[in-house]
Amino acid sequence: MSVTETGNGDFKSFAGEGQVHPDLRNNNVKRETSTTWKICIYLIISIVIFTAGLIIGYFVGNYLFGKIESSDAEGGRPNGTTTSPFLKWEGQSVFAPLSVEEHQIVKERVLLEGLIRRNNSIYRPDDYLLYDLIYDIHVHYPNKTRILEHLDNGGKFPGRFAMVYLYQGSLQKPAFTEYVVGPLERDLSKINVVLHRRLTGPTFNKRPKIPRETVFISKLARKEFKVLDPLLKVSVDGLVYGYNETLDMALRETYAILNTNVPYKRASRAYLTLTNHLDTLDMIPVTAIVHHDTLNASEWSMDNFYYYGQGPFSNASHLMESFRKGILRVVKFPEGYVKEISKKREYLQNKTEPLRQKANLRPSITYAPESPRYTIKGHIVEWMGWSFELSANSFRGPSIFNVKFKNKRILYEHSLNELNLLYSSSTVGGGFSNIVMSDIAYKLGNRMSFIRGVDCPEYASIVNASTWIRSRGRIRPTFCVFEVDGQRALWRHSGAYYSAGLRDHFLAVRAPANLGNYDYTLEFEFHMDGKMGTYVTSSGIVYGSFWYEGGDFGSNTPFGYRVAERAIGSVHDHTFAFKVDFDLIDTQNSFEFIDWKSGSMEQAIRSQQNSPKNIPEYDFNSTRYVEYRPLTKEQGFHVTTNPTFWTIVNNKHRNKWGNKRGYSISHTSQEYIDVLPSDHPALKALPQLKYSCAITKRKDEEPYASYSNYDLSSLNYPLENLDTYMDNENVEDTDIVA
Ligand SMILES: *[C@@H]1O[C@H](CO)[C@@H](O)[C@H](O)[C@H]1NC(C)=O
Ligand SMILES: *[C@@H]1O[C@H](CO)[C@@H](O)[C@H](O)[C@H]1NC(C)=O
Ligand SMILES: *[C@@H]1O[C@H](CO)[C@@H](O)[C@H](O)[C@H]1NC(C)=O
Ligand SMILES: *[C@@H]1O[C@H](CO)[C@@H](O)[C@H](O)[C@H]1NC(C)=O
Ligand SMILES: *[C@@H]1O[C@H](CO)[C@@H](O)[C@H](O)[C@H]1NC(C)=O
Ligand SMILES: *[C@@H]1O[C@H](CO)[C@@H](O)[C@H](O)[C@H]1NC(C)=O
Ligand SMILES: *[C@@H]1O[C@H](CO)[C@@H](O)[C@H](O)[C@H]1NC(C)=O
Ligand SMILES: *[C@@H]1O[C@H](CO)[C@@H](O)[C@H](O)[C@H]1NC(C)=O
Ligand SMILES: *[C@@H]1O[C@H](CO)[C@@H](O)[C@H](O)[C@H]1NC(C)=O
Ligand SMILES: [Cu+2]
Repeated sequence: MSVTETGNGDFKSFAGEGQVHPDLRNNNVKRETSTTWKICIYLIISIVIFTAGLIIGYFVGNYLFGKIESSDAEGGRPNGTTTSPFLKWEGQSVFAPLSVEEHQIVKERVLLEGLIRRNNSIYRPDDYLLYDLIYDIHVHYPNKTRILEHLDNGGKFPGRFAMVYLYQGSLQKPAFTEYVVGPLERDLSKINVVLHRRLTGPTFNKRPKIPRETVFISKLARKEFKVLDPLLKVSVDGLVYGYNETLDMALRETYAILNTNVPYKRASRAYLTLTNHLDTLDMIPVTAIVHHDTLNASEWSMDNFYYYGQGPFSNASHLMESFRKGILRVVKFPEGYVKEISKKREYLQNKTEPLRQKANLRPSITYAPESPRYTIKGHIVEWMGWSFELSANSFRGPSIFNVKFKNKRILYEHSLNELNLLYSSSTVGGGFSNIVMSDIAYKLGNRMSFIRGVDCPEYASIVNASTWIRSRGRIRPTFCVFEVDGQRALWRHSGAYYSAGLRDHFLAVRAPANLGNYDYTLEFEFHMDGKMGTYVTSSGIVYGSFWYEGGDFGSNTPFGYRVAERAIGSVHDHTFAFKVDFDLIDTQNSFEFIDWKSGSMEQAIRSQQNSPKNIPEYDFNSTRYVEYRPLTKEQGFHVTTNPTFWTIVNNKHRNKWGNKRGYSISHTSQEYIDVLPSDHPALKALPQLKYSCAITKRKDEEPYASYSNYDLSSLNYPLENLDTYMDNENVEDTDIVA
């Protein structure tokens, strides 16, 4: 199926079958090198897991004071002999992303089962949404019990499984369905196909947009906006709807999902932008709403037209009538405006500017003096006692599984689960109507892309994953793996009797992605002392909102600063939610708060369970102490201003000093407790936004925090999510997820 370049497409480039707008593709590299992200207002929530010496002493102690085996072979130059880290591996893995061949098997199985119609050309173009499509396929993980039985006790290989998403528009009762397909090792006809979810009837409107729908929305919007040409010509410096070759600028529609609280509504807000490639700063305050509930595009309609805040007009002709009668207040860009800004939207180094002093010299670099110290078998990475397996989900992006340190499991799963954006502004662009977005719905996992020499050092190893793009599995470089010189000492002592230390080298796994104007880089770090870090970076080009010259606000509006001729960088955030399935040593884990307190000696001593009967006199009756507070029931909570440590412990496994072994979860980024009121419209569909962390009992049937890929159009009527998972179950000595 071909996708035509009708218009500017969706907010954040196209959703759908992983298609790339032609303009986007041509300009990927130069756009990505820009660093306009300083004008974004961020809330980045990153989780960093680190060992708390307080609790465990095991990982830290054993490693540092035991044998320090890695001498720092530094100062060497590369001598030209490097061994590839990739080892041949014939083994099978339950976690690895699907291979290209496996994608093909799933497709054939789905066809064999007759779940989708092969021949779409029997439908006339105006009925075209009545066709069928494999929307997506990604790896599916079977029952955890069986996987652990296989990994730990030599149990039978549980098999390779896939989750397949079908758009079934040709059915009498159209549906969007999820099927679990597998085990894929079997003969085609013996592979099970099990229905997992069916969105049909009113819930069918929760489905993601398929590429055709996007094309039809554009077609309708173009037809309507074209009616406005005489008005646009006087307003937008002589431009009319479409591409202007002389200026290499286009005036096109773009649109964003219309979040509503109406059950199962399906509509988008369309608006005009000035663009030469992928500019997200030059919004034109001409907007309308597109209703696309049905599968017959000729029934769709557009209404609620606004021109510079004037409206609503029920249709484009109605707006034009008002213009012709001279009732409309017409706003005009100054002459030459478009030409002037077109030159400024190239976010590249200005070669005519003088270089800074010595900028012609090569900068410092890092390199691996010898062969890599890590190995990669399939998707399993091993380094300095660490081992884990890389995977990816086409919607939700990168993840790691089965993370072990010195042969003890720490995490079963660590996955990016959600990436939500809340924009606020009173004008069109990012934020008009306070839009709630999700980059999961744009299939983050299919957007992985590297810029060589920028994202990772040259010596990094690239690990591929294949994803479902335009009806087949395709290989995508997804992760880069490399060892880093952490520069500082991980531990040191230079005393009277001996001096020793260990430099902090760590293994980095980085996964950069590009979604339209935004770029995200996710990184997992594995340190020599058993500490793990997870970092995310957002960059790219801000999605602006229109700024009214001479309007009510100056450069500082309630919704953000002015950042361009006619744009503000509107208040918004990118909130990352991770699922962290801890299996510290085994699956029986508990969550414990450790509160840092101050009080009298008596309070300190009485705070513990087995406190002595008699408390002696203390000269100094003021002290600080810690209180251990086990979490008993499923709960979500916030970072607080009082120091509280969050620990995941295994009550049964103690270190040699009798302490529960465990990890502490620590947020290192500046983290705000969001100001969203508890009745904010986004919170029903995206309950993870309410918490800095939530602990639930792990269940196979609760794989993701929420389903923003389905729930954004009717926020009040979500599918199951964190809210429904938190049903007051006990979380002590059981399998828990953070
Ligand atoms: C390069 O270093 C490796 C590892 O130390 C060593 O085995 C090899 O002999 C060296 N090769 C050369 C050409 O010096
Ligand atoms: C698909 O249907 C059209 C119209 O009925 C027919 O002309 C065409 O041959 C069919 N294609 C295949 C591959 O069956
Ligand atoms: C997972 O498999 C185990 C053992 O085969 C079984 O007892 C359990 O009910 C299964 N759980 C689910 C959610 O299917
Ligand atoms: C392109 O823009 C210029 C300058 O605004 C205008 O004069 C010209 O008419 C436009 N060309 C077309 C084909 O619209
Ligand atoms: C689609 O809608 C148009 C306009 O209402 C109508 O003429 C046409 O018959 C519809 N097509 C189908 C297949 O219902
Ligand atoms: C546009 O809206 C006006 C006012 O509501 C209405 O009278 C007119 O029929 C509409 N025109 C079209 C083409 O729908
Ligand atoms: C590039 O720098 C020169 C010298 O400072 C300046 O005159 C020119 O306007 C700049 N070009 C752009 C596109 O900003
Ligand atoms: C990853 O994919 C690229 C491009 O298809 C290929 O050249 C490379 O060998 C692959 N890497 C591995 C480790 O298979
Ligand atoms: C210490 O302070 C507490 C609380 O103020 C008080 O109850 C207690 O008697 C004091 N103890 C001593 C030994 O002074
Ligand atoms: Cu941003």
